[in-house]
Amino acid sequence: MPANLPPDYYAAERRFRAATDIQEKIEILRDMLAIMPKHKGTDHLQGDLKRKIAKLNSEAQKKKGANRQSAFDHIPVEGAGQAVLVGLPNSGKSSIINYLTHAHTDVADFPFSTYKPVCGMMPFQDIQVQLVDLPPIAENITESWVYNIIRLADVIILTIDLSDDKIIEQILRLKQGLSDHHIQIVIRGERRPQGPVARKTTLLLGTKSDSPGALKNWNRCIENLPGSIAHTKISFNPNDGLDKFRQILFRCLHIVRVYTKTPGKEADMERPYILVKNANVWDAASVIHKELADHMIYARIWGSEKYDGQRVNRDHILEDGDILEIHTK
Ligand SMILES: Nc1nc2c(ncn2[C@@H]2O[C@H](COP(=O)(O)OP(=O)(O)OP(=O)(O)O)[C@@H](O)[C@H]2O)c(=O)[nH]1
Ligand SMILES: [Mg+2]
Repeated sequence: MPANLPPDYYAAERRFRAATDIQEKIEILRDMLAIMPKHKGTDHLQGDLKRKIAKLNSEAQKKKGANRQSAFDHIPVEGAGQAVLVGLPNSGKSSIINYLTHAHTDVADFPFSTYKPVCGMMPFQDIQVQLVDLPPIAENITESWVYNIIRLADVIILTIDLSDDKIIEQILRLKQGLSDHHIQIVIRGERRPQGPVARKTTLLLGTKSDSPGALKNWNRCIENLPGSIAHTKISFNPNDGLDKFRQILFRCLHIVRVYTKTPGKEADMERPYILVKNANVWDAASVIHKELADHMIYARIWGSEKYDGQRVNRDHILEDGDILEIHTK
């Protein structure tokens, strides 16, 4: 079948031949792919373009752009916590940003489509969790700034592509790639490595659970884990497991939401304060206002496992959803 390409395509092809900058070349190839009509006659050409984009992306990532490296080194946390998407090429990381946040990042059916971090806020009940899309983990290609961002995140979401039979290999490659950069995914029951290492709470996420064979692959993955780790699977085609994913991610963040109440008034249930798990009443008062903590005599609490308005002192540990009323001198 003839390809029947439009004139725009040939114009883009001429621009491609004249281009010298890798990033510019990638942009033009993406344009060519978008312009090209999608039918049997262009299958081969589409594949060619995708391979070229993947090759140029991996070349671009290999080139150590000093400026780019430092510009991406740190992503300030927004919302209740930061979770980074870490996985092999094409494992479905960017799709998570596109479906679960309002941000947009490129999704493609070829590897190395992401080359810079993209943040999005994922709503969960009355809070927002920051998700960070990253380039994939690939030996000798992934730049050091990617690992710097991973090291500073609250949680790693390790994406495992369930459409690929080689589940255990995926996990081992990711574990190795991270440990080469002194990052350990925390699996309860697994030995702590020697030397300086950033131990990271990790959520193992099986992606593309709609794919043929995904369930079998997933079960094999879970059975072969060396210890216990938070895990769940999702699909965007159709949507499945999204609520459970959001809930498990919230648990992995190890935070509690605390609401405040002024004596004699209704509680403010709109904006919770976010505290680390096991924070006490004094910690909460300090977050609300330093002076409040200094002048606190006692507090009353409404929430789980307490009777309403129970009087507690400053070292009382707070639970998620507690309402706190602080009494001062
Ligand atoms: N069937 C199916 N395909 C999916 C799902 N999620 C993602 N994909 C497809 O998997 C391919 C890769 O998705 P991306 O989100 O770009 O993967 P990535 O991990 O960001 O890829 P890189 O940035 O190149 O590392 C795309 O063709 C997606 O449409 C899913 O739930 N089901
Ligand atoms: Mg991506």
